[in-house]
Amino acid sequence: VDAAEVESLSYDAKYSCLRPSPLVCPNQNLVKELDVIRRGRNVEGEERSMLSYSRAISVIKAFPHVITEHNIQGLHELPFLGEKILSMIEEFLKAGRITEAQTILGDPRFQSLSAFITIHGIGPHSARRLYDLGLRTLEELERYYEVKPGVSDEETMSLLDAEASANKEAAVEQSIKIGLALRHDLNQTIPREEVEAINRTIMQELGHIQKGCKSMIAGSYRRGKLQSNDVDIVITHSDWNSGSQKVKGLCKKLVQRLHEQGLVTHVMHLSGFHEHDALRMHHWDSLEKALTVFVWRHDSQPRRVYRRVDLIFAAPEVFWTAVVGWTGSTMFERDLRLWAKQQKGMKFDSSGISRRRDSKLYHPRTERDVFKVLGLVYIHPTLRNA
Ligand code: TTP
Ligand code: MN
Ligand code: MN
Repeated sequence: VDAAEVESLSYDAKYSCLRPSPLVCPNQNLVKELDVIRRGRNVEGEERSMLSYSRAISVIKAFPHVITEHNIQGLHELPFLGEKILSMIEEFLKAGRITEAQTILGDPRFQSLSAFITIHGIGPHSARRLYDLGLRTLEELERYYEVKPGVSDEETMSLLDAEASANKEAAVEQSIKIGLALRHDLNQTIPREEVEAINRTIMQELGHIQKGCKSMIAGSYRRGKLQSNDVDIVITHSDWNSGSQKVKGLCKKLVQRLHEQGLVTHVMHLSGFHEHDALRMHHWDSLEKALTVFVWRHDSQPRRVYRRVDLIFAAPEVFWTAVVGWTGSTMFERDLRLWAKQQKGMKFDSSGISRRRDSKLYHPRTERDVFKVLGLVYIHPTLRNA
């Protein structure tokens, strides 16, 4: 490991991977109000503006004091807080709300687009296209896609085939149909104890295929959220030397087994099997992963419930990189990549860390090592809510 000099943590740092950001901050209501505007920009596809709001919100999340009229002047020193945002903060201090946020919330178009993008497979672009067709509610979307609520048992794994036939459009449409049919379950959040139980169940099934694997629950669960939208599980083999070979091909096998056991009904996306993809260097092959629909009966639930579960497989050498890459938050990840590139001449993503000038690869043995390699002070997962 190169002894890169270590930058110290502080809430006014430009990169969010240098700012400890708690799940709930002292200015949470302000964050909520600004987030409405960010979401407004998001559904309208105004990406630059959305990113400005994301960055400003992220800076406020890390600010350790309650903002008042007495300390608001100090905010001018913080990065990414321009005049416009500062005047919105002032308005919020005076009125407890921001006019633009209230206007967006009351806008029927915003309400429709926001509802549409809760469906897996529908992004802002598709949402606007559907809106332009005259569709306004999820019920209308159901009729448009000819979806009946709930999913029949024989309708399974269809996406695996769609993906295999490389028909991306058909695959996306199928995933939208599934998302719509199961939306009453999939749009519910998952409590921590059920997330843990799902991980245990999946690892038990994996044990029947390959001994010696281990997993780490990543995503919002790892950042400390009490309720998650899905379950993100990063899996590897415990043996540092032979693990890489043992993990290879495991993703597909596990999904197949889970399906046979009646625990996975659908696969929204399966990737990481393109080993002869000429565009990728050997190392940068993306990780094997499956975005699935898991179904089961958990003690805390009165009936069978469908849950989104993401399974990510990583060789031992890149396990901790993958864990950091899948723990988030999205802004934290974005700035990790930016920091590595701009400040360290390195490339970071969930599938690996390398040095740009000679493509030297790094194989961190712990999560702290990932931060050390990148010249960063370790930040606990619960303080990565940037
Ligand atoms: P998500 O599961 O989409 O988000 P989350 O777990 O932070 O929150 P939620 O409760 O809504 O599920 O993604 C998990 C993390 O993984 C995310 O913070 C960033 C990262 N990520 C990737 O690296 N690549 C991807 O393709 C996706 C979807 C996420
Ligand atoms: Mn998640
Ligand atoms: Mn996920």
